[in-house]
Amino acid sequence: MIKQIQGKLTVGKAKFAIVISRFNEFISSKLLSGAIDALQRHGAEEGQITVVWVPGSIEITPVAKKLAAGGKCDAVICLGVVIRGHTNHYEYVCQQVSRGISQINYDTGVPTIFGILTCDTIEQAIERAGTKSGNAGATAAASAIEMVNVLSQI
Ligand code: INI
Repeated sequence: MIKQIQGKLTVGKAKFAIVISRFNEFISSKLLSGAIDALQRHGAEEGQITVVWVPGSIEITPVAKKLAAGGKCDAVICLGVVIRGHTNHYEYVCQQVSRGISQINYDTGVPTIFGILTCDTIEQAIERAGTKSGNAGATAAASAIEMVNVLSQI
């Protein structure tokens, strides 16, 4: 028989940190609500969740790294909204934050979830922040719960 391991969506005593970017706050705040709601509906108490605000998505990485390396949380959920403008600034922000978050996962082994919207338009971002394409914050929170659970079984 093949042994299969799957993460359950149960929070238990796990602690979660959320790093949230204030840039495009009108939308990112919806990702935060979605993430908190998902964590709580899967059993997290208020004391198991810490939220840290940063100015923009570029600033997510250093804060997420400190949280992941600090040993006080089981997963870090990174939330932000990057929307393409008229210059290539968007590319730099997306590249830097995606590479930074990958590196935190490799360096610390603490699941650090990429819950950052990278969209061409404001409409695309709104669609993914609690309207017709769901809420990427809630999806990121569910991924964090699953990763904590699956890693605990390996
Ligand atoms: N930060 C974002 O989170 N989203 C964006 O869309 C964005 N754009 O397009 O400029 C953005 N820029 C700010 C950046 O993250 C830093 O806060 C800033 O460069 C200071 O380091």
